[in-house]
Amino acid sequence: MKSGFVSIVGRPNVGKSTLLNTLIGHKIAIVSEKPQTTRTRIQGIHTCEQGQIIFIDTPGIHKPKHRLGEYMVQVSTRTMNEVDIIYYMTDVTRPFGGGEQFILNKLKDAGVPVFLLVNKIDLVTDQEVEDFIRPFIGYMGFSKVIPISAALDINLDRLVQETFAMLPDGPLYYPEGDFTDQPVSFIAAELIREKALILTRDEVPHSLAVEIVEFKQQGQDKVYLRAIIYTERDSQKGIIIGKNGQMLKTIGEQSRQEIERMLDCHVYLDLWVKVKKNWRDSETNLNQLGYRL
Ligand SMILES: Nc1nc2c(ncn2[C@@H]2O[C@H](COP(=O)(O)OP(=O)(O)OP(=O)(O)O)[C@@H](O)[C@H]2O)c(=O)[nH]1
Ligand SMILES: [Mg+2]
Repeated sequence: MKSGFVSIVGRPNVGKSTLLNTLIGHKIAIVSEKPQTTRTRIQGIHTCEQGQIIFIDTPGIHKPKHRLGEYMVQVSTRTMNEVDIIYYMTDVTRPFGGGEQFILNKLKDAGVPVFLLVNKIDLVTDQEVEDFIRPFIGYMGFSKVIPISAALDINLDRLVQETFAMLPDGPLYYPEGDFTDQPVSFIAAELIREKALILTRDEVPHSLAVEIVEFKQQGQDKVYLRAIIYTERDSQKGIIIGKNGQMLKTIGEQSRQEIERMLDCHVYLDLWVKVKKNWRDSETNLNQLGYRL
């Protein structure tokens, strides 16, 4: 048996959470076209006859503008020191630049194998992939360079094989049937946040947080969920509620359907919106919302 931990790191929006979901075969991390979607570490567990890999999705590394951003970058850099292999993920639509160098400087002395994953190859030609890779491998050496498409599941079998090849012998850290250790209430909150952030724009998506305040089983096949969407300002609260409450209704319907799929039962979703002034810069608020190391 081989086993170990693998961290997926990189700039925002390169497809880290998409990769986690495709590797695990379940949606455990939310995904959007907006950068800085993921805010915490999210573990997915892959078990097969060869052993077990625990993949850790992390927030995109960026220049923080507030405490939440600082927390996110800390989460990512910290996981680099806790794993057996690091996947450094890039995407072909974002050429090599200062942001990449900043991360690579941290990875240079990581002390564990670093794979360069080149994502979104479905969007370009083979020649473009080759040209894209050149400055990265010129900057530092990688244990493996693997072009992939996380969304279309291209080269991911190879990725898993190459990963097992470098992992040490070890036990199963989690029971065989488990695919994540994230509580369902956390995933439910994230799904609500995903719908809200996909449906809004400008600064609104980044100012949202979701808290599940009640999660109650009602009989065999029904769950009652009460959740609060927090915004930083009254104007943002207005946007989330929308004209005649239409926006909130849409967020509620879309997220309820996904939560029902996940829990495989009926869900009654009681959704509220509240303002927590500038919560992204308040240590107390961040702690209360679960953004703590
Ligand atoms: N064309 C294409 N798009 C992809 C692929 N993988 C991810 N995407 C898209 O890229 C965007 C970002 O994906 P995410 O998985 O949220 O990226 P992330 O790296 O987790 O982003 P953060 O959480 O913000 O750091 C989404 O719109 C995805 O649908 C891919 O292989 N091909
Ligand atoms: Mg993500």
